[in-house]
Amino acid sequence: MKPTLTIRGFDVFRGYLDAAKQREIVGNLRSVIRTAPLFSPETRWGKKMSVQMTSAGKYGWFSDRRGYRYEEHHPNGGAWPPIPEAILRVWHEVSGLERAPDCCLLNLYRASAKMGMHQDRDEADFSWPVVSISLGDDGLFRIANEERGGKTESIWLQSGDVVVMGGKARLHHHGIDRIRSGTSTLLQNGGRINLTMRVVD
Ligand code: MD6
Ligand code: FE
Repeated sequence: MKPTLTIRGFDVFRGYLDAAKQREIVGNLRSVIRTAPLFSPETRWGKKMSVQMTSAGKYGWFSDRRGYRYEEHHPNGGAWPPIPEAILRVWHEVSGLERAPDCCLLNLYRASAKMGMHQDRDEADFSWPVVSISLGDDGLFRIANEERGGKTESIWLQSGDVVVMGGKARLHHHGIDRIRSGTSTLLQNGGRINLTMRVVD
């Protein structure tokens, strides 16, 4: 399968999920959130992140003043729920990999939430890609370089879009500058969900 476009090595599959698939996945996510409620992690610098998060899979991503890491348990002490089949299918289809991801991180952006420029580098082996699914309102995704600073390029990610960050792009900085409220009716309370699947070990 060919991506719709590639920017800075990020493969973008526009409208990969149709409306019915998106609704199915949102339904699955409701059960994930019931088992593993959303929380707002603190950054390393003690500032509350504007996104709410939770995870599914063997590991969940977590952050507090002790730093960024993967944990085998939700902050409430329970195991993370399994990654729903419909989400795993997207990973296998777009990555072509047999191996399943260890973590599906769910980020929820309400109207004014954003995500600062970062690298995804808490995983053991960067030869595995990260696959992302966008659901709900449009989000302005900014892509930079592996080094800090320099020129950036931005793209509006829409509900149903899938992005693969692998190969030379695996350590590029990226972030979400803002979301465009009210551009989708998929989520009952509005906002945007981004799912990222990773191999952790
Ligand atoms: C977001 N995405 O779209 C944030 N990371 O809300 C990410 O941080 C991301 O889209 C790794 C690979 C793809 C991504
Ligand atoms: Fe990321």
